[in-house]
Amino acid sequence: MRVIQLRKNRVVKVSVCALMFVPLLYLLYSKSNEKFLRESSPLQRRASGDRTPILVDGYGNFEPPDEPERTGPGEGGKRHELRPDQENDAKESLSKYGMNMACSDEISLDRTIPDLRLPECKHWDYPTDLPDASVIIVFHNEGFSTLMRTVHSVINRTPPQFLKEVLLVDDFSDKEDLKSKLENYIERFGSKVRLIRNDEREGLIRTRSRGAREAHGEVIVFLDAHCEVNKNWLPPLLSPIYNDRTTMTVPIIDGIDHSTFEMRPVYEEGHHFRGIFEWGMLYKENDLPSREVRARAHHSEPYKSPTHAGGLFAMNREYFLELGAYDPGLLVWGGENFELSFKIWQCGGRILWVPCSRVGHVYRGFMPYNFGKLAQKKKGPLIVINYKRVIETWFDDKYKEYFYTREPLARFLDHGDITEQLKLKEKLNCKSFQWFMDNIAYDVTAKFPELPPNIHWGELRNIATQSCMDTMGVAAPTMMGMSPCHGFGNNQLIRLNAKGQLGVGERCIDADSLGVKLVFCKLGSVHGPWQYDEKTKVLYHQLKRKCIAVDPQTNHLSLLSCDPVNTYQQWQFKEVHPRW
Ligand SMILES: [Mn+2]
Repeated sequence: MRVIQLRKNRVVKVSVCALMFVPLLYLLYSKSNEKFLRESSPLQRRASGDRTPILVDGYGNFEPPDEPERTGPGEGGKRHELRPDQENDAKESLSKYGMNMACSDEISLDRTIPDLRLPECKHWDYPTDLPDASVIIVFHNEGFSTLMRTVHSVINRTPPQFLKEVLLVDDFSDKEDLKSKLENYIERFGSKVRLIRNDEREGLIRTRSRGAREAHGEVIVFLDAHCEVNKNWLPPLLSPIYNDRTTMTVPIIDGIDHSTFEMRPVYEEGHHFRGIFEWGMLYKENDLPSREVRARAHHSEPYKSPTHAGGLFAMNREYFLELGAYDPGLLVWGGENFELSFKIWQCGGRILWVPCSRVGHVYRGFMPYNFGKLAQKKKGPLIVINYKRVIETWFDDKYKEYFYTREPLARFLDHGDITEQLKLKEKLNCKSFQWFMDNIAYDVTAKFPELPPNIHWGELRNIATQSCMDTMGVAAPTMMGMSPCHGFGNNQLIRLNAKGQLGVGERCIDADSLGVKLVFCKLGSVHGPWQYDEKTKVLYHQLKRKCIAVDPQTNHLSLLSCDPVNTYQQWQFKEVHPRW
């Protein structure tokens, strides 16, 4: 609320100023318009070798003509409804692929989608000698039509001189239509589409690194296997890399619905966001800070971002390999986006998000495949092991502690040997994490402040019932419940920090007259209302002046007047050490 209030005040001030300057602005504007017109005349458009894009009065040099309008299922990015008698096919494919392939199969691979870019994006002129790119698409048991729609959209919407190839990398799929049918299908594209296959399952991370090694383009662009690229998507990604080869560029993602294939923006129109993280290493996004807004002359220009979501980005191929590609010790999936982001920033590169490059992506309902053999050798949750590898390599000690405060069990996980990673960090003369926090990710702590230590963590057992407080696997906001203690942590792993906040994962516990609730933590705060009395073992809510109690009949959790001898109000924290 305070933030909004501040902004309102600022808006008022800014508008008053603006009003005073309107006549002056008008003068300046008409002058600069004249200049634009002169600059964009074809004769003196740009000096050769100039690597900076320029905003022109007419359409930009790679702006394609409007696509002819088409009618049919899903055209224009509209939702496609199946007939009632197809419901079974839809359900079956949804459980097999995590998306409605029965629906996708009926939509043209060349369908049109809405141009969701800022209007200004049509007016950028890019250097004509941009580097060429390999678009790398890794897949494992992907649906045929979503995979091929990704390829079609790239072929249809990329200036051919910049598309060296589309490199399909099969991570050991066993679905029948990804075998000879796929090989036969891509023959129509000649050498523009190349297919290589892993001899065994390697996981997304290693398969991507392989794709990078085998690619022929100067730039590599990674796309998920269920994307549709939008109008003029590639030149804006290539241009900043052409300017500075240590740049990663990231397109803005639009959502494609996994059951209807409707395409719609994820982000509010005209708003810019950038990738950050919280201390448990969950990926988050934040409004573009004003410092970054001010650093650019135009709203549609690329801007700096501390990190990226992971799926879609472009990089100079050799630079990616110089950075050691992805840490080969990372398994399957998870944390690789942070590894690459920290590595780039701390070792002298930069990450730019590019508003004029937009790519649609199908967000799956769930992950339809398991990690198979890949997970067998590892003890404990793979993703947290990956996070631990990344933070042990790139965080300073102070920041490592925040991660272990937020994920206490991570201390006991074996993250393997990181000698090579530390050597690389040394060799490339990489900066500290503190430098990264101060200069690049300076907006993280406003949302996710530095964490005070846990006073207690573990399962929270009620003395009377001997059962444990549990989120019951339901996402916040919800009521907390009680269930038999299982000692594995997860939904029963509760932390009490030195500032009175009770946390479960990234969520917090609060209470009101209805009961004890799992809620979204207040952004920017690590404080909470709770106090644990070591002697009487009650959990006291300092604002409501009441204690957490279990109802002996219903197991319902509520706040009651404190009664320290009542065992239904007595709690014990016990650290858990699961044997994975
Ligand atoms: Mn995806």
